[in-house]
Amino acid sequence: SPIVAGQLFSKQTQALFYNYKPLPVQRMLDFDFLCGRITPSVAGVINPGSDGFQKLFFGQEEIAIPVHGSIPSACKAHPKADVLINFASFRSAFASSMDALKQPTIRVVAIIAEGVPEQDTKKLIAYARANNKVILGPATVGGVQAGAFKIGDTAGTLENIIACKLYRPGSVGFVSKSGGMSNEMFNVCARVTDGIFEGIAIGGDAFPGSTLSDHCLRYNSIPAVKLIVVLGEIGGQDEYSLVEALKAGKIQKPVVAWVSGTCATLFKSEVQFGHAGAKSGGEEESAQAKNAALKAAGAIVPTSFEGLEDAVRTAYQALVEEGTVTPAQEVEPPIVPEDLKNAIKAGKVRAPTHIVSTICDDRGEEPTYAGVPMSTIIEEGFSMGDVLSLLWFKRSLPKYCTRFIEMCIMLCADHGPCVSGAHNTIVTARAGKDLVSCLVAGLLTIGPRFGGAIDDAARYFKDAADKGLKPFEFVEGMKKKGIRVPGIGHRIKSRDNRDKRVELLQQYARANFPSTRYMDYAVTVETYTLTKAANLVLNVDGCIGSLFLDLLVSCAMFTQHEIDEIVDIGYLNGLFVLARSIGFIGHTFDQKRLKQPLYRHPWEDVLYTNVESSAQPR
Ligand code: Q5B
Repeated sequence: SPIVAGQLFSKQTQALFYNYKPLPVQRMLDFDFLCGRITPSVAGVINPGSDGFQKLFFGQEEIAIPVHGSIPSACKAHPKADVLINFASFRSAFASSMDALKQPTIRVVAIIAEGVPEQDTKKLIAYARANNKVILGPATVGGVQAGAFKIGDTAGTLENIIACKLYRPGSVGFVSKSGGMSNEMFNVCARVTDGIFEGIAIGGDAFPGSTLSDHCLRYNSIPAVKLIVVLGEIGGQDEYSLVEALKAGKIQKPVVAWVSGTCATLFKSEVQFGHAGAKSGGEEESAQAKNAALKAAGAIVPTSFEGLEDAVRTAYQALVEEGTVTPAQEVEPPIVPEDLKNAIKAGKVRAPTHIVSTICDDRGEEPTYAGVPMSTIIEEGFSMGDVLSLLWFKRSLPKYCTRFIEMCIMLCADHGPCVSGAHNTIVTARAGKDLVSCLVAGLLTIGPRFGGAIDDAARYFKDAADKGLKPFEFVEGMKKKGIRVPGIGHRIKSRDNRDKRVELLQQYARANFPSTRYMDYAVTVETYTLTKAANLVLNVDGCIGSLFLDLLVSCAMFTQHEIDEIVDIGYLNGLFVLARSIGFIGHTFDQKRLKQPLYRHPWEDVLYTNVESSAQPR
């Protein structure tokens, strides 16, 4: 046999997992925890082309499993991992399996893929035999050594693993072609014996990497295995090597065997069952012929599959009675914590949410903005202002309001390269930074002096107008407090150089708003401040702030509480932030297009004062 006689795995066995699949890896780690393993059975994951780590659970603890970009690098990093579980597709299973077999540290390769070309499998088998390595599969779920090590999805869910007592070793060595039938037989063995010591599915292909008899011979040499159970199937000659081994006296332990597919004779033509190798060929390959040969060679063979459970029971009890088997001690397996997601789905636990969101729902067929589906937004020709009012104010505002919002955005989109924000964006772009850095460098200048005075303007104008303060009372009151009136004053705009943006917004509001009470109040304040200095005009921030108050109040779609909340929270600076982002992005592209070099401010433009050294370069 190419398989070194003895156990394939132990409680210390570690594997490398090729082609990351979170579920089977987590199932392996859950099995480890159930068995009381100290180290996780998955040493590393191989995800071709990428590296890093994957977070998984080992019991209740989260662990980081290393991810490697290639099989050689993974083997180098984990020299003690001697099993490779290959979850590659049938297209790449050959190359990756051969790569794995060629690694000196790898001893066992489990190939999960179905449909690997037979030519390729034969090459893998030849290489493995010549180099004393073991292949499980292709087309296999893998195998399990109870209480020690499990490959991928073998034995299915945790519930099934517990029901089959696979968390601790029993006395039965089991081998089958089919992974699905292995689960069934793990159950049978748990019911009528002390359970499985090891169970292997060799896979359903015509040319399995290791054979039924390879594993039976191995079980014969493992002291803990007292009874061998074999489930073959119609097609192929594999069972005959077991017949030969039995006849030659190479297997002394009792073997209970059944070859499924006896029903094939009921069909008139050749039948292909689920597996690639499970088809009735010549008479010799029939289930009947193979069952008869196994029986003649000394195996215990029932008369039907239904009789298999009884045959296993009888054989096991005989071993117990003669003292060959001391039934395994029962142990209580630890409880593997359930995944929160699954527990919630099953209605077993409830968990508080961590985020509340009320404006956009992307869970259905299409996202909705404040309940309005995207298709409606497009089909009914919603404007940018309509979308903004849905997402910011959670309602559809009248057309004159959304038009006003759009005017604010258009008029504030840019104001040249010299304003604080654009300057910062330009300097950042010239330092070679990316778009987002350039944008936020500009945005971070928006505040009480530049562009971010809209909310404060609304707050102060509202408070003063609602209290009925005369403009001079308001302005002088602010002066006493040392506060500049937000929304008043500009660096370049003045009584004689009016801000066109302010004029346009005022004209629009006067023509379309039911009331412009707050803006009118702001204009009376401006009339007063202009008596102090020509540049103390109502600026664009003050104009938008006061007009937005008028919009909120006069459209009759907001309660007083909602208006106060909008002003308190500070929605209105958002208009300037949104608008000016357009300009800052434009300035970034402009600088990059112009290939402008690193900006350095000229010394001549800096007053160096209180500088200790007198030897300053000029
Ligand atoms: N004084 C905007 O000041 C500016 C006063 C005032 C009472 C005031 C200033 C100010 C409030 C904040 C505000 C938005 C810093 C402006 C914008 C967007 C932009 C920008 C662009 C764009 C300008 C001279 C004298 C002093 C001051 C007094 C000044 N402002 N008194 N209330 N509001 N405004 N910001 O020109 O007696 O000599 O000591 O803070 O609304 O950002 O285009 O550039 O689209 O990008 O530097 O339009 O007004 O005036 O500091 O030399 O003061 O006037 O107390 O009096 P200035 P200063 P005194 S729109």
